[in-house]
Amino acid sequence: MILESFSLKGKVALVTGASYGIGFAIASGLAEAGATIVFNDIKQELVDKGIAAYKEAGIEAKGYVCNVCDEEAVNKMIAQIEKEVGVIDILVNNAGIIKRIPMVEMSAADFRQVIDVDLNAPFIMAKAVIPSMIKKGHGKIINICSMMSELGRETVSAYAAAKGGLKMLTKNIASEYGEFNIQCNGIGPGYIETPQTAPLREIQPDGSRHPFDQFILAKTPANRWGKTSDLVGPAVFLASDASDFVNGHILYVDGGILAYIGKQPK
Ligand code: NAP
Ligand code: GCO
Repeated sequence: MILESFSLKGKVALVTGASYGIGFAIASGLAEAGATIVFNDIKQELVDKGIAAYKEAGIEAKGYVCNVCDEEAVNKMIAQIEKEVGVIDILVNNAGIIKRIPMVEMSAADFRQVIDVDLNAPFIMAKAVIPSMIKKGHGKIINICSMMSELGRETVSAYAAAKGGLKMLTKNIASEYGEFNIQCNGIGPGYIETPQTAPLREIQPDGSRHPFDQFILAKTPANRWGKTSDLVGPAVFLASDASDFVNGHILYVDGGILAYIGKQPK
């Protein structure tokens, strides 16, 4: 039954940085498809906030405080999850940061911090879950990439470098572990309404839309910003048996931005 192949019943899904935003939406969708949800965030109060939000959505999620950049803490968390919940079947590397600074003004420390969270951490997380996935005979890893895995723009050099690297890490995990029935794919969201992009959508003092907001609308055939809910179906697909022969693919969920030169002047 084709619909059965989208079910996540009996699966344990870990979504990083999922107290709110894209991670929360994806985790909620995976739960709706039947998965048991585990998530982490960097601060206890965020984890508590997340647990309350999942509860309100009718989801009994388990939350852990863990900085995904800290390999020792990650390995400890994975061991704790395997003991308390079960082996992780689905890992969504969602936790991420961005620093919008012109490159020549950006400190090496700032550059390194973005690379650490957005690229090194997905490596650490994947390395921690793959051995048990191999033993179990299957696994799904979904890396949350970006349009900046393909394109650059002013002030996001570190972020684009990290997300470009994350695209290639995705392809490499697929190449190295596909033989163990592990599929590693990416989701490349376009411009989505979350706290991370709130500064780009601020209403101007004169009440007009932020110039960047208008720019994105002109670049998006769908003529709207994405919602976190737009990412849920693609995530359920890539987390389910329905995508068992999809590997090393970045699924762009961007309203068509990457296909479009931009609205022509009237
Ligand atoms: P967000 O609102 O900033 O949420 C990011 C989450 O990750 C927060 O809960 C954050 O916790 C957590 N986090 C950050 N650093 C962490 C660390 N070291 N360890 C554990 N958790 C950490 O971002 P978002 O917009 O939902 O984006 C989620 C993912 O989608 C990111 O990878 C982002 O790059 C990607 N993405 C976003 C868009 C978009 O338009 N929004 C588009 C493409 C891709 P704190 O609150 O404590 O920082
Ligand atoms: C930016 C935005 C983007 C989005 C996303 C686009 O400053 O350009 O934050 O980077 O977050 O990654 O796919």
